[in-house]
This record gives sequence, structure tokens and C-alpha cells, in this order.
Amino acid sequence: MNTLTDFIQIDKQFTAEEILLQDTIRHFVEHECIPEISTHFEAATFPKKFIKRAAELGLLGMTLPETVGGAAAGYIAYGLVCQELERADSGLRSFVSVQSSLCMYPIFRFGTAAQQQKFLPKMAKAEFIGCFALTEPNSGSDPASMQTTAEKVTDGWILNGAKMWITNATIADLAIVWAKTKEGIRGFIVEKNFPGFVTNEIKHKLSLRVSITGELIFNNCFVPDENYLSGTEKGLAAALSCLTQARYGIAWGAIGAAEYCYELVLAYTKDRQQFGKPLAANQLIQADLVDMATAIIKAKLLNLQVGRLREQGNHDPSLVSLIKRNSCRDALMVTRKARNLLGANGITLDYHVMRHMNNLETVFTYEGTDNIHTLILGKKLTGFDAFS
Ligand code: TGC
Ligand code: FAD
Repeated sequence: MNTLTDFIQIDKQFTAEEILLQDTIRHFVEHECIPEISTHFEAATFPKKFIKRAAELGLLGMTLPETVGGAAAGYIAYGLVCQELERADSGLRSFVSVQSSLCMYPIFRFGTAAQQQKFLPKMAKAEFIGCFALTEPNSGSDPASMQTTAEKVTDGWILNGAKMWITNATIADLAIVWAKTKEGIRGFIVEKNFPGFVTNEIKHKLSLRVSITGELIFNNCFVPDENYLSGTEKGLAAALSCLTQARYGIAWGAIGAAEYCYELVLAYTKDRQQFGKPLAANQLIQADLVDMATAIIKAKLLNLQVGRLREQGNHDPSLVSLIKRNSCRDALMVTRKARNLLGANGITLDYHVMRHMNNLETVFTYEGTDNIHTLILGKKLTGFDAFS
């Protein structure tokens, strides 16, 4: 019983197809991603060849129907993919989350048949890369306060404003942009060559360095009617429904990062000797290892149950807030303990743990901060809205 999977026999909960998928992605991550990841983190570059491989492995838009380039995969399969990718780095999982849940999903859910056919098959093949633009310099946790506007003109819309902290900003061929119209918040597909649209990369990040983050600026940017997402008439709720899809994958992903660090530090403390015996033979060290393992086991079971509920048609977003918040908290706790147990080695890129820990600071914040998910759940439990 060396691994957590053996310990709680979670494999018995998965289908043969799900296990095969998990094994395939783990092999890919171990052999093609992890060997180069620290170099990319240090240089703050995104491994471009990952994009092509993710498409070849069928990971982009995998829950969408095959008619639009997806794989008609279930939520458990999608969760397992996120979990395995984040063993390498949160930036790789972020890329897949953004392309699949935040860009392909809204085009599928809110777009016309013409928009679906134009963009989705190419996005599944990574011929088009997307980004999702909700956050602004003055509007983060409270997206309803956004200042970007879309004004209706003949044959289209004029966008003005700025978006901030946008994953994939400078490598994206299209952006799903949320802007205020006279009727409320609506979604638009802004293509990179539209006049009046520019992007700039944000540098000097200490977290998620294996991910491109940037700002988008719209200066009288004309978006033709054919790029208006007409199904977004529900306004902010439409944007938030995309977040629910992505937050679900994040809950699985964060635990993948935690599990990788736990396994690494378990092996390290069994091997490293101090005071004439392995570190792992000390009661205090064992207590940390048990806390880490227990947190991972609990989070995996919770993620699995929420995945099953979603597969059965229960799409209550507060369930996703529950697992996003829980996984991020526990993953940060696990990586911080792992960093400590590695001693001085823990601060180096060679041991991966501090890279994961730094990444998880972003994962804790984006897609709804810990406080925001606490308040969503508080409202669910009590009926009182503490936001206003
Ligand atoms: P509120 O009045 O509560 O809600 C407005 C309407 O939206 C509905 N709704 C949802 N619908 C679907 N899914 C959800 N998760 C939903 N949450 C709320 C709600 O029922 C309501 O519908 P209706 O019909 O009554 O109008 O809105 P509020 O203004 O009070 O704000 C609520 C709050 C704070 C929870 C929400 O705004 C929020 O979640 N804030 C956090 C913002 C956030 O998560 N931003 C993420 C930006 S994207 C990102 O970080 C990508 S990282 C990418 C990567 O992986 O690299
Ligand atoms: P703020 O909203 O200013 O919050 C600051 C602090 O105040 C937080 O601790 C928060 O929890 C707390 N707080 C706020 N309101 C309350 C309240 N009512 N009660 C209690 N506490 C509160 N956005 C996109 O749209 N697309 C992307 O692709 C994207 N990618 C990102 C990539 C990275 C690397 C990062 C760091 C961010 C990304 N974001 C993206 C933005 C992200 O979603 C926001 O940073 C996040 O929603 C929080 O907004 P904020 O940073 O403005 O913080």
C-alpha cells in the first residue's frame, strides 16, 4: 500500500476507460512535461509544444460532443485529466481549463451554429487558441462592476475598456470578452486581428510562471454581429456558468499538485537520515505525512462525488464552490508542509515543491478567491447574501 490510490482503492470507483485515460496522461506528464517544467518556470515561458500534444491527446474541449471536435467525455474523465496535468504544473492545467471550459464551452453553449462550426473544431485541434476576459483592473471579485462597454452600431458593436490578468492573452487567436451593453453584460468573440484590440504580457510573476498572463485593451474595437454571443442574454449568469465548468477542473487539478508533492516528500523523508535514522521515523514527521495524506484522500473523494453528481445532472454551482475552496486550501497546506519537510532542498526548483506551492497561491485566488467561495457557500447554507 504505497500510494494513496491503493490505500483508499479509489480505482474501483472508475471505469476501465477512465483508468486508461488517467494512465495515459500520467505517462505523458512524467515523460514529456515534468522533465522540462523547471526550465520553463525559471525562464517564465510556456512550453508551446504542450499545446500540440494536448490537442493530439484529445484534451481540448473533451466534454463537448464529437460533432464539434470534442470527445463527449464525462466529468470524471475531465477531472482526472486536470488532476494528472497539474502534477506537472498548474500552468498546463490552466491552459486546458481556459481553452476547454472558458472558451470552447461558451461558444458551444451560447454561440450560433455558424460560430460553433467556425471556431470549435479548430480550437479542439489547437489551431485557434482562446482566452477568457472577465477581470478588469478595477473589477475582480465583483465582475458586475466592470467598466468595459459594448455599444451597438450598424452591423456590430464597438468595444472600449481593458481586461487584466488574462491567461493566454498574448498567444490567443480569439478572446471571449464580457462587456456592458445597454441591456446588461454580454459576451463577444474578439479575434486577434480586429482593429483597436491590443494585448500586453504581464511580467515578473512569482506564481504561474509557466503560463502567459496579460492585459487586453479595446480602443473603439469593432466586433461584427456575427461574433456576438447571442445566447448570453442572461448576462453575468452566462459568464459565471463558464466559471463553474473551469472551477470544477481546478478542484481536481489542485489535488494533483498536492499528491505529487506528497509522494515526493514521502520518498524523501524515508530516505534522508538525520540523528541516525530516517526523517520519516520521527513522530512529528509522520504526523505531517498523515495530515497531508488524509487531506488528499478526503478531497479526492469529495471531488469524485461532485463529479458523479454532475454526471447525473446536478449542476448546482455551490457544489463546485465547495470543492474548489476545499482543494485549494488543502493543496496549499500540503505543499507548505512538503516544503518544510524538504528542508533547504525545498526552496529549489529541483525539488518542484516550492514551484507548486507558489502556483497554488494563484489557484487559491483566481476563479473566485477563497473568501468569495466561502461567501457563496455561506449564502447557500444560511440564505443570507453577505456580498451586499
Ligand atoms: P449574483 O447576483 O449572485 O449572480 C448573478 C446571476 O448569476 C447567477 N450565478 C451563477 N450562474 C451560474 N453559475 C454560477 N457559478 C453562478 N453564480 C451566480 C445568479 O443566480 C444570478 O442569476 P440571475 O438569473 O438571478 O441574474 O451576482 P453578484 O454580482 O452578487 O456576484 C456573485 C459572485 C461574487 C459570487 C460572483 O460575481 C463571483 O463568482 N465572483 C468571482 C469572480 C471570478 O471568479 N472571476 C474569475 C475570472 S476568470 C478566471 O479567473 C480565470 S483563471 C483561468 C485559468 O485557469 O488560468
Ligand atoms: P479583489 O477582488 O480585489 O480581492 C482582493 C482580496 O479581497 C481577496 O482576498 C478577496 O477574497 C477579498 N475580497 C473581495 N471582496 C470581498 C468580500 N465581499 N468579502 C470578503 N473578502 C473580499 N481573470 C479572467 O477574467 N480571466 C483569466 O484568464 C484570468 N487568469 C488569471 C491568471 C492569473 C495568474 C491570476 C493571478 C489571475 C487571473 N484572473 C483571470 C483574475 C482572477 O480571477 C482575479 O484575480 C480574482 O477573481 C480576484 O480578483 P482581484 O485580483 O481583483 O482581487
